[in-house]
Amino acid sequence: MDKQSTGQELTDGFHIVVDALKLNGIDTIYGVAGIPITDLLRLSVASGIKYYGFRHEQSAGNAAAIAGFLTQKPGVCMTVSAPGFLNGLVALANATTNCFPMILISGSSDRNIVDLEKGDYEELDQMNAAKPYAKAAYRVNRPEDIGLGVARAIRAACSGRPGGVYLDLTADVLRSALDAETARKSLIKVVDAAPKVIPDPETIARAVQLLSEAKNPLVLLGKGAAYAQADQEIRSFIEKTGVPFLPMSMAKGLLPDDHPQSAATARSYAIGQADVVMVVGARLNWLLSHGKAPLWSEKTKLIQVDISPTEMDSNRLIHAPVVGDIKSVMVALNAALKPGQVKPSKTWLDELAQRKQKNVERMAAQLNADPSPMNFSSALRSIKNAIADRPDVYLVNEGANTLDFTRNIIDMRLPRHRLDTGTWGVMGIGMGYAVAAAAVTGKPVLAIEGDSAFGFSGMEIETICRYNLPVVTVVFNNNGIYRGDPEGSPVTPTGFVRGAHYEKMIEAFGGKGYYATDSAGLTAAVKEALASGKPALINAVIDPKAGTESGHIANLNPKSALAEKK
Ligand code: ADP
Ligand code: TZD
Ligand code: MG
Repeated sequence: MDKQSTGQELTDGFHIVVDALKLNGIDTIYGVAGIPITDLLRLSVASGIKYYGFRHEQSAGNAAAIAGFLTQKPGVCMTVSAPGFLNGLVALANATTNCFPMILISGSSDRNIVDLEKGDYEELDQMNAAKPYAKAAYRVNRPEDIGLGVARAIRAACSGRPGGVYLDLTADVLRSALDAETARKSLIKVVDAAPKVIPDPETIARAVQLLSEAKNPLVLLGKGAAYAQADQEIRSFIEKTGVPFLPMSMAKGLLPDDHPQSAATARSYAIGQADVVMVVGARLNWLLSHGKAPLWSEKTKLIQVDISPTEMDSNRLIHAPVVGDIKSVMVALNAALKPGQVKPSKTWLDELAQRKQKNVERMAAQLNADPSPMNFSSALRSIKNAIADRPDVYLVNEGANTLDFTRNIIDMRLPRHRLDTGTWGVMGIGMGYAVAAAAVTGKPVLAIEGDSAFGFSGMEIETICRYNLPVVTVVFNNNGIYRGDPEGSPVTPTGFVRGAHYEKMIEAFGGKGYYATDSAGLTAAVKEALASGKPALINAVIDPKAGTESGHIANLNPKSALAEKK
């Protein structure tokens, strides 16, 4: 604050941005400093906002996005103009795709230069560039509109289906002075940023009716259900009705994976044979085969619970759409249920139990083997043993084979503890998600990373060391994307330097490196590293012959029609 010669108290754009964020409970910013936001970041820190400075905006953006998923408050990422903004935009688009509330705030060049393309340092029409990738994009052109811009960004990010919002702050607005009283009056403290969406009772009755007629009912939980923080309501519904459930990957832990009603080890069978499936906070996108055969039966009737009305019928007919926020919907469903009204048949439960048992036995042989070098199963069994008494550990996971095997082998026992590549199957979320998970929760984080996946954000281990975060990264090292080309040269489209020593990277920044070549060594390293509460990186050597190209989604890799004809 400053006083002009007139005695009028003045403030500026920098201060108004910080005041607007603080007024709305934004207590953490993730970003990368530079023109024109360096002073904005300094002021934020001086004003008591926690700041995590990254090495690349994409990781800072990913951190903000997952903070949004974990807290239901928009995670805020700040970047410089043009290239910094574009680096952050990938994370913003990923947040929108995954329905995570996030705000990307970037400094930008002045309008009179950008709009006439006069050629500025880092010139770009950022707001319009952001629009196709964001739920909303706004630009603030006057300091007295900063409060409005922040309020609109928060509301757009959190309400309805959450998503990524871009907020453009021109350098001109940041530097501008405004009298302090006008500035104070311009601030908006958002009331009820994510209003409840109460479902129409008719839609609840329709859903209960369908469930009560079902012999083979199934509940499918998606990451929207995890986001909604309706943990008790969901669990109570599932346990009261006795309906088997299946979690999508980031819904794992909503009910513990070892819950007797989990059908996860008989997934295809459960989906294929169910007569009524209630989908809660999941889209019938590619991850669910678009609701189509051969995974799904045409005869299956569907209930879908989602906050977005246009999600209904996006891939097939939804017989009982329930539009509402998941918490309100689950409360209404629980209230509407009469005792014994929904009852899965004994045959259905017995069949599922048999399938589960068969599959578990089939997997056991693989899990109990101890090959040298390690394969994915044996390495993950080692990690599973190491964290058996640590349900509190947050798990970050990316890669191809590393993702597929980890999802299947590592059980989650608490909600929102598994953070992964999500809807896009995107590589590069690893270290950003890990930093934010540790920052937001204060709990230890275990990041299980393919060696390729790790490389996309690997420089952020410096960030992890700088803030001394309890993040243990395990790199599943099989020499490449998928597994490289084990027989040929490493210089191929999928190969990396063979036998790389990733553990040395973290030592450069004062973290602890481990090199694990067998299962006992891996278990010991994970245990010790987690117990230390300090940054560590474990290079786990995996047999390059163990993985498969493209992991479990090889069917999505296009093969030439010509090859098929031959
Ligand atoms: P998954 O990848 O786990 O299958 P998706 O990301 O495809 O999950 O789906 C999440 C769905 O949850 C989206 O359709 C989104 O609209 C919905 N959703 C998010 N938050 C809520 C909420 N609070 N209430 C209802 N639906 C929600
Ligand atoms: N770029 C981005 C941003 N996302 C992607 N998903 C890809 C490229 C393509 N891709 C995958 O789909 S998985 C993967 C890439 C590059 C890496 C797989 O190798 P990995 O895992 O070492 O991480 P495994 O365990 O060796 O299979
Ligand atoms: Mg690999």
